[in-house]
Amino acid sequence: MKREILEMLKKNKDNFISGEELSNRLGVTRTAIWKYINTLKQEGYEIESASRKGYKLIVEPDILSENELLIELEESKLANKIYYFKSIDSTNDFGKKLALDGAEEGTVIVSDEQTGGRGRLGRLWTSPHGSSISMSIILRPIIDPSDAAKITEIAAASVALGINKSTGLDVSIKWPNDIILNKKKVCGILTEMSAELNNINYVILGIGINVNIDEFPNDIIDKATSLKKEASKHISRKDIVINIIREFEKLYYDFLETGSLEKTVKICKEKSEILGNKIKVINKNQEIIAEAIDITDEGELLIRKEDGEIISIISGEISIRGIKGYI
Ligand code: BT5
Repeated sequence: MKREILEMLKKNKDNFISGEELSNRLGVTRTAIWKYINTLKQEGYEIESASRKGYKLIVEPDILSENELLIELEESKLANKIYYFKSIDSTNDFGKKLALDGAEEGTVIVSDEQTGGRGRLGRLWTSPHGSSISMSIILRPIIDPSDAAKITEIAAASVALGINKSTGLDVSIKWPNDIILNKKKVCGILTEMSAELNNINYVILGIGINVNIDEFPNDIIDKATSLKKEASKHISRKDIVINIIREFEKLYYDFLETGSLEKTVKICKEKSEILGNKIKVINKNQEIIAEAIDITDEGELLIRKEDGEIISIISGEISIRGIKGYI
């Protein structure tokens, strides 16, 4: 019911809608409407109430609540079910539990904070309260498990497009899973899967974005940034989540339907942070210095080693660094 009231207030934003109209349309008493309005106010919605005129939505808070996202993503194929937390250990871990219990493709888990956010290879991911986005999407693609890495690239392209749509900021992609703004990391992607030899049980696509973070811990201070720091203004987290899911949906279903990664690769190339640069490719304890020369139609990175040999690398556990530092 709260969602229906919120939806009607949103449709009439900046105009009054009477308690009577709300109660007639939704089939509940005016007292019930008044109670729901109060809970919305407690969540941070600024709603003006005036006798005879009714209620007017003035300001919407930047919260990632289930109701907010469901209303905005009503038309989407993904995000039919959303789990929202104020705090959680890791949205990817929760996603795994849900997936094991049979959660459907497109289920989204989003949290205002993570206390045990994870990067790849057990690294830590910092996701402070209210200023970051931590979200995971459960996917059940019918593709070969060896193609799962492509989902990271589809996500990277979608994040780049989604951030641009919401903020106008032009981020770049450090193949395969980092999103960069002014040479610093603003977002990381963690794709995890459970699969058998020939089929995928589920994929958990985790996306962490530094949105309004002002200060970073010492260990990442030199390589991390936030959208707010670079744009010098507060950014709406909700808009970013919505735009990323919309962009992801387009590229993901295009890939599933056509089997081709063409659209994603085009974006990843246009927005690449590393193509044409000398890079360090780190795989376990081995390091190769090479030039990043292209991304193949299959999403693999082509590099030219110092001895001239050209090889392709697939993402997985590989890390890319600049010659002198993070990029
Ligand atoms: C990643 O790993 O970049 C993947 C991050 C994925 C986080 C999301 S949030 C939602 C979902 N739930 C989870 O538990 N995780 C996912 P990797 O490429 O391994 O980079 C990790 C490294 O990035 C760390 O070792 C730090 O050096 C650095 N780092 C940690 N927190 C950061 C932050 N907030 N901003 C920039 N860099 C950070």
